[in-house]
Formats: sequence, structure tokens, C-alpha cells
Amino acid sequence: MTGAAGSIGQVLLPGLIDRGHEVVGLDRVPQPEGHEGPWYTLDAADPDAVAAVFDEEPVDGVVHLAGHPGEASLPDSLTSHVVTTAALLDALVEHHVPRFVYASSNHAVGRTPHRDLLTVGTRPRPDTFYGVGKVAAEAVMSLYADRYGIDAVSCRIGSFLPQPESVRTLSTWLSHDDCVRMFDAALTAPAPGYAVLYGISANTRAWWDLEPGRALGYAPQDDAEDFADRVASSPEDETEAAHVGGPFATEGIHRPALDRA
Ligand code: 15L
Repeated sequence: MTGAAGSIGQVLLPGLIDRGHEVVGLDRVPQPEGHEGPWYTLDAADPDAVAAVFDEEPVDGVVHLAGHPGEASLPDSLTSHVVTTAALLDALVEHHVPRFVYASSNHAVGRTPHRDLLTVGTRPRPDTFYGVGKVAAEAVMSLYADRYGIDAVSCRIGSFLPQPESVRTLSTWLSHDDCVRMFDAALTAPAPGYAVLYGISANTRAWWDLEPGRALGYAPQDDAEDFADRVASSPEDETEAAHVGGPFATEGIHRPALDRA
């Protein structure tokens, strides 16, 4: 598991262990206090460092969570999301590891306007350079699935939070427990090939298609509606509701692709 010390990793690592998986943690930072299992401190964008882990550890799948979780320059986004994905997939091929599960994001299609049900067949429509990185990482996964027969599942995560915090997240929330259920299903579904699913809970207000996840065995149990009376409305609600990506699809996030001196 890359990004094992990150916000999702800190929940998913113990969650998958509870479900019977043996997990090797990998992150740029040392293992969190209390974690006893195998751990590698390295940058997943470094192909030699990544390959060295696969030489040591006979894994049967990779969960790739590592990556900067917000907007950045285009080169930084490509390194963070695409280069890391490619370095891992090269190692998978070399070591005959059959499964790759990726923490992609709704921001891969974040500029899609809010109309009818959002399907996984919709065109890539990133809202940021972050989203461009996620689209391109998914493209590398698709390439490696076609070329080498790797089972590659891309989980386009909504809003991973302990609880929904805004009106938008009443639709896009992914609870901690559902996140563990989703990654467990993506790791164990028989022969998914290249697959994309939306990573949200069974939210009453959801408008992203949950069927592709259900087809892989992801059965979400939680519903953001249980928290609705604790979520205050805000002046941003209307603009955030206009597109899949909410605040990432608004002008406030615009920046040039490249940093200049
Ligand atoms: C994401 O992919 C981001 O990493 C996170 O910061 C949130 O913006 C989340 O999506 C979301 O859309 O709520």
C-alpha cells in the first residue's frame, strides 16, 4: 500500500488487516506510531526504489494511494499521480503481480455538469491539473491492462471524510468503513480487467452511478443523510453543486500550468 501514512492509508491499512490481508506499507514518511508491519520509506516516483521493494516482498496486489491530494502545477501533478503509477505498474509487470487498485478521484471528471446520473462511461473531463493527473494515471492503467493483462481497478473517490461537512458532501461522501469495503472488493473481485467505479457511500443524495462498484462486490452501507441535520448550508452550495468536482470546478482554483521563476 503506497501512501500508507496518508489520510486514507491510516484508515485503510488497519481496515484491510482486520479483513485478513497482510499489508506492506510504503510512504515517503516513516510508519505511524503503533504500526508494526513491514514498511518502506521511499518515494513511489522513484522506479529503482519501487523495484527494490518488489524484489523483497512477494505481494499479490498493489493499492496505490500515494499522491498529492489537491491542485498543483502540471509537472508536479504528473509526477505525483502518473509517474508513481507507471513506476508501480512496471514493477508489477516485472514481478508478475496481477492486481493494481488505484485511489483515483472524482476530479478526473470534475468538470462534468450536474445533470443526470454520472456514469463511468462519461468522457474524461478533469477540473484541475490534479484531475489531469488522475485521468492520465487511469490511461496508464488501461494501457497496462491491455498490454499485460493486469487487473486494474480505478476507484474515483468522492469526499473521504469521517462525516459529511457541506451540502455537496451529502452527495459525495465516502465513509471510512465503506472505503475499506470498497478497496477490499476491488482487491478481491474475480477478474475485473480494467474497471472504473465511483467511490462514495450509499448516499440518499448520490447522483454518481454505484452500479459499477456493486458489480465488483462493493456494497456500501453508510448514508450521508444520517448527518444531514448537522450540515449547515453555505453561500458556496449552489456553485459547488454545478459540477461533479464542486469547488475544484470553480474559478478560485485556476492557476497557470507551469510555475515560472
Ligand atoms: C479529492 O480527490 C481531493 O483529494 C480532496 O481534497 C477533495 O477535494 C475530494 O476529492 C472531494 O472532491 O471532495
